[in-house]
Amino acid sequence: MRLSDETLLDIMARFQAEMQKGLGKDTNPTASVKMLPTFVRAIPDGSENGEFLSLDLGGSKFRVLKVQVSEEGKRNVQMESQFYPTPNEIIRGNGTELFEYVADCLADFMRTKELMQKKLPLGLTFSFPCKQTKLEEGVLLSWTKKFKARGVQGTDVVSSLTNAMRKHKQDLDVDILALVNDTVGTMMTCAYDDPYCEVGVIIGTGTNACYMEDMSNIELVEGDEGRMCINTEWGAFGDDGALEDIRTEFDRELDLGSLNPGKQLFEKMISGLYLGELVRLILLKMAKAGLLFGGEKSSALHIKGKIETRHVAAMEKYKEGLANTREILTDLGLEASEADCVAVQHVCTVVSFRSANLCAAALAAILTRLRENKKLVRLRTTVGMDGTLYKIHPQYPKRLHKVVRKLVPNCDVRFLLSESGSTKGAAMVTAVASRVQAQRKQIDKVLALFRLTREQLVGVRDKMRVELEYGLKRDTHPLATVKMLPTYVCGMPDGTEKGKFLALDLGGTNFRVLLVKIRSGRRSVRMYNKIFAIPLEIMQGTGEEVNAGQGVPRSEVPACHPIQCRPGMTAALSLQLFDHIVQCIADFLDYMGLKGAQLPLGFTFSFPCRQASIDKGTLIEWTKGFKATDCEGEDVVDMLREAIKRRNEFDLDIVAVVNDTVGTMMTCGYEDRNCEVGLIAGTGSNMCYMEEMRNIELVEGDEGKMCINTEWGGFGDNGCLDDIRTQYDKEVDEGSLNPGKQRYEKMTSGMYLGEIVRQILIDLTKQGLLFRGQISERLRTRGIFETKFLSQIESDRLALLQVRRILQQLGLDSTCEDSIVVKEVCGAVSRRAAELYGAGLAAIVEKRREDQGFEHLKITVGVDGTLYKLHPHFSRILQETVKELAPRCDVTFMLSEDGSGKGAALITAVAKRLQQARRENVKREQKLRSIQPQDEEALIAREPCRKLFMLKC
Ligand code: 0WK
Ligand code: 0WK
Ligand code: BGC
Ligand code: BGC
Repeated sequence: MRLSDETLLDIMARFQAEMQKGLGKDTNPTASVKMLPTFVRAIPDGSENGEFLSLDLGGSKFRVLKVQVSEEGKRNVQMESQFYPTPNEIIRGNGTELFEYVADCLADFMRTKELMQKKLPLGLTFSFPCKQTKLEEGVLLSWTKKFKARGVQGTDVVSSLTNAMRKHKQDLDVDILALVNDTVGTMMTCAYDDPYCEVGVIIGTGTNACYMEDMSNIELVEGDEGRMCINTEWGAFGDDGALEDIRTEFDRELDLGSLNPGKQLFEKMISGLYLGELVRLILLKMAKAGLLFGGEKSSALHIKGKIETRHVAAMEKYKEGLANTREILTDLGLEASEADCVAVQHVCTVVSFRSANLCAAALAAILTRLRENKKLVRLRTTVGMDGTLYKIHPQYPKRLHKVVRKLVPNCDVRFLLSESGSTKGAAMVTAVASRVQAQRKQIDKVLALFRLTREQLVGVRDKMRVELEYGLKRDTHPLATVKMLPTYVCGMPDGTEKGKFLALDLGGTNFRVLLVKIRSGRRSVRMYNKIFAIPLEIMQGTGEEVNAGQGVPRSEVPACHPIQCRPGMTAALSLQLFDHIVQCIADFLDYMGLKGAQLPLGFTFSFPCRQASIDKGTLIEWTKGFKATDCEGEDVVDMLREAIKRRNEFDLDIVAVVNDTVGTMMTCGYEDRNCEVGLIAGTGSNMCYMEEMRNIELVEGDEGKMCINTEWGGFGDNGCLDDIRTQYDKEVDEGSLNPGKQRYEKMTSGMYLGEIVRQILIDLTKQGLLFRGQISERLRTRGIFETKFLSQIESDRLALLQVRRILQQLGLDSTCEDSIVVKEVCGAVSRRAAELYGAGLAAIVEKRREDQGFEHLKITVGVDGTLYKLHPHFSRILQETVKELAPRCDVTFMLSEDGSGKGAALITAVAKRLQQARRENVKREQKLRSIQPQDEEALIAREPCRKLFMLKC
């Protein structure tokens, strides 16, 4: 049993390896030192306060306590406690009875202390190895020490005790907020007084240690940020045979006679429950060998557990040690000579010395790991200590401290005895848990506002359906908030389209000018495009910036500004946007060397336009980030044509103006004929679909179909969604360019989700639930929380570290907990957006199914937009919601790879061909009636276009 320094250093190294093994995701299952995560992520920081109940079960004494933490802000803790016995029939009986007994003791304590009426949270110190996935849970891995109640191993002791309390005749209304191991309670207790304390050691009935480990080393728990306390359960060190070379016959004999043979082998060489027994077995062997007591063997010496650790401690006392030894041996019915007593003392010393040495070796391994984790040459730390053996054995602490300092000379270790047991520490953990729980409740209250029930989503679907019908009907159309705008696109391309077309794609994230070459037959389209920026001052032209009217010389006007303009400033503004567009077209034509080409142009204009024909579109109102004045109520094709005329550099034949949803539907329809819906989930939110002409009362004719641009962004502008609109939605709307408008869009589209998140974060910070209650200037800045950050923050692959980095970039200094909350807020906002999209889409596909009288409808939806494309979960949640709310529709979602520019070109091609066909027909008729050529244009104009399209279909 004499362990040399080399052996101790070797045991220290072995234990370091065991710790590594226990922390590893793959190696943990076979590790004997389990390194159990405790979900205690920080030591007390003095902000803990409140009143708590605490149970301390598993050590030599069972205690129930009431703990008052820092009344009136003073960092002090008041405790009242009551001990209760732990009879063997309880701790080795039936598990249910054990927890009923604990509940009885708790009830007795609460009755005595008149606490029955108070709903106090409870912290449970449970000194056995428990697997936890959260603070308020603990699945018992195995009993140790004196406990062996049946039916408890493998179960969650928190829910077992909670059930026992609920079933108790006094129905104890107590919430267990935290289960902590006694080592953790001890560390927290000592850390309350000494913030250097980051290790807790118990050397009592049993032995164990915990310490603060870096999250990045704890593979069993998600997240790499900060630290978490690990309960090493070092008592099991060697259960895999790692210590066979130092275990003696006495250790083996003791283990065989224990309640849990083969288990806790390290503990059985160290802790108070076993030390006395080891001494007994050694004395028995020596007596049998005639080396002691004249070979006398008293029956007492044969009785297991007859010699207890308190006896060993007594025998090792400096002065009265010998007298104590004589007295104890006499009590054991042994005639002991002077020499026998000295020898027995010596045996005690050897046994207890080995215990201290082994403890020191394992503790030294932990201290080395802390020093290495912190990358320090010298570690200064404090170890919180508790346990009867450590407290009552006269020599033990000194020996332990000495050996630890010998084994880790590069650590300045303070050993701090926990005066008030581990329950004070448990109360701290409970205080933190209760604060976190209270905060959690407040956060959940906010998140719940974004959690839509199935009923609510069905409500949204049905309300959307009503609005769709409302918009289609002639007499309700003018008031409809879902405008249901006819687009004069009546059919899908049939593959005969061919030619070169220019396309403009305005209104999404990027403004694109495209050249689209369509080759018929093989349905192949080649596209060349250039992305141009639309400066904010043009998007929201308010006139001041550029006084173009005063004839600024071209060389001085930055490229994208108009060169000539008519008198009257205001007009200049609309000019600005369209002149800028024309400038970009000019650049593109230059770049493509197409200056002279008189190409047909399809104009994707992603805003609500009332159309009278395929090439006429009056802007009803701006949405998203646009607010250029003097455009609303104007025909955008005319404005573009005028701008082209003003530039007088090239001429284009603007054949069609289409909405980006229509362009998207067409782009996808070119590949999949079932595609009859176009959906944009991008900066803005909108959907179009092919409607039966008979349902479109605004346009003549009942044959065939026409695409309707629903402009569902306006859904709810009549207040029909106010039941699910939150204060944050109202704040975003009030801060937007078009308050009161596009409410559905403002709850669902990319331009606004980030703003909703920002409003929520501001509110949570005001409530002190985030960023330590500090609202930074950045957080007050509108638009900083771009939607792309949501997509990044919500990506599963992203560790919390990266979330913090993103928040850092936004100038938001956050803790690990903050990052988790931000991620949740982003998730709640984007989930609601996707579900609302799903409800809206379910309404339209259900309508299509019913309109066509189908049992089941198979339909494809063409989708585009950065939110749908880039967000990690949006598309999945949207699809699941449609499946849920329109179960009789089999909806295929087809991502539009090439953007709506292609669709616009296809529509232009169709329109162009029909224009052609119309001209030919006219010629044919002319010939038939030999009428004058010059009236041709008039003839065309008069001829309602719709019919021509029909021809095609
Ligand atoms: C006192 C602590 C308790 C712990 C005990 C260990 O309050 O949580 O279990 O120390 O020492 P023992 O009583 O087993 O000697
Ligand atoms: C790409 C399309 C464009 C549309 C945009 C919407 O080509 O017409 O406006 O998607 O997505 P966003 O760019 O707004 O995310
Ligand atoms: C248990 C530990 C406990 C230690 C000290 C051991 O038997 O497994 O969980 O910390 O005793 O009480
Ligand atoms: C516009 C729609 C457009 C949608 C997606 C909305 O703001 O009103 O016309 O389709 O954004 O870009």
